[in-house]
Amino acid sequence: MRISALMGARAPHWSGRSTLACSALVLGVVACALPAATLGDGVTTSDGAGGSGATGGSGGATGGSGGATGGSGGGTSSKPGCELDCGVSVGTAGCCDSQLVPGGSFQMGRSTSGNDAEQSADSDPYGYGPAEKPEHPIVLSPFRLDTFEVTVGRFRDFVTAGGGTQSSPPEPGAGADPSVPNSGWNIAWVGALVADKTLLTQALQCGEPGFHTWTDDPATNEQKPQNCVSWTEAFAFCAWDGGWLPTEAEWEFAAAGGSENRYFPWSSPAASTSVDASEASFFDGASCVGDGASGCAPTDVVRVGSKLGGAGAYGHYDLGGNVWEWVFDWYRFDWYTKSTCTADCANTDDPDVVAEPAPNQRVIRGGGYHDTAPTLRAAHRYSLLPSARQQNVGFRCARAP
Ligand SMILES: [Ca+2]
Ligand SMILES: [Ca+2]
Repeated sequence: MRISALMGARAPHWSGRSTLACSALVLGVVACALPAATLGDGVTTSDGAGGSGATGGSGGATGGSGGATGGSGGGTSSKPGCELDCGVSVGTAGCCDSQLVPGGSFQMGRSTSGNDAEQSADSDPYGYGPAEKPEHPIVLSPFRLDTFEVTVGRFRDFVTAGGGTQSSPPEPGAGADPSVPNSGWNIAWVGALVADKTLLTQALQCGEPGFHTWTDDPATNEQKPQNCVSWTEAFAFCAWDGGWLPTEAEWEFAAAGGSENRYFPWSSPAASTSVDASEASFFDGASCVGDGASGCAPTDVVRVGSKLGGAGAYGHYDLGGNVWEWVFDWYRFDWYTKSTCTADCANTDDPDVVAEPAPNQRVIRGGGYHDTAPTLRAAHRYSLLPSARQQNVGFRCARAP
């Protein structure tokens, strides 16, 4: 098993794996059982702005939506999900905002003695810590990355439009990263989508009741991250939204602050290993700290942008914690050794089909509300089957600068 149940005594710092107890991980749909939840009196994570109804679908599944690429002013899209306020500055931070990531050269992966060094990761029994090495220089083109994790409110527009289903898949080639050849929608992936909207809304309610954020009608979770999405649905959403699922390199550049080579997205100075509940929703070894109460409860999946201290170098929130984020690449534990790419890199077609621990999986980044601090590091890599649905996994999109 690659994910172990813990919630008990673990090493104080490098605790290994995700803290969800999941079954059937290698078979696709994942059932994750959380320990008895302690419903605390935690932070209210929504102001109840339940959206303005779901009638304003924005057209076909392949149509770009605009609105989200225009900078950080917010409110530039007419979509109901974009009109909601997210994050720190109500009225100025739209849920569809994105931030420019300037590109340039950075050191991808984990160093042995630099700002992002973490020696204890080498002892990760699952091999994911060693998979972060060696650190190697990559040059990236500029791009924009969503300020926040994609919210339920945003995803609702997509579902209403019929997206994310075999009935309305992306067009071949859609959702490509313009800097990365062969990164668009492959028609072979259509079968990985569910058949129709009804099945999709059922699938979005995965796992332990209460922890999935989707509700069939707009309610109190509209500004929480959409969880329980598959990689394929995340890709399809970003294509529909006029962007793309960020590559592993793009995500890490944003999280590391480019050449700052940050340990955590909020680390300042860059080598700081400090993390607390003001910066991220994560598991501190005893509790999920997102809601400020002991135990792990649905309130630990917090409204996006509510961890004010957790802003990254370019103004992104929740890159570390809350929910893991799907990225584009196939996962190989030895990719940093194998790849000869030096610019706008992505593993587009080379799943690790033979070696343990993770065949045929896609990369996820950043850790979640139920995961330990080391998983929140900028350089940390993990993976799941593209069909997997987990309550601690969501995504955000990249788009043109
Ligand atoms: Ca690095
Ligand atoms: Ca996150």
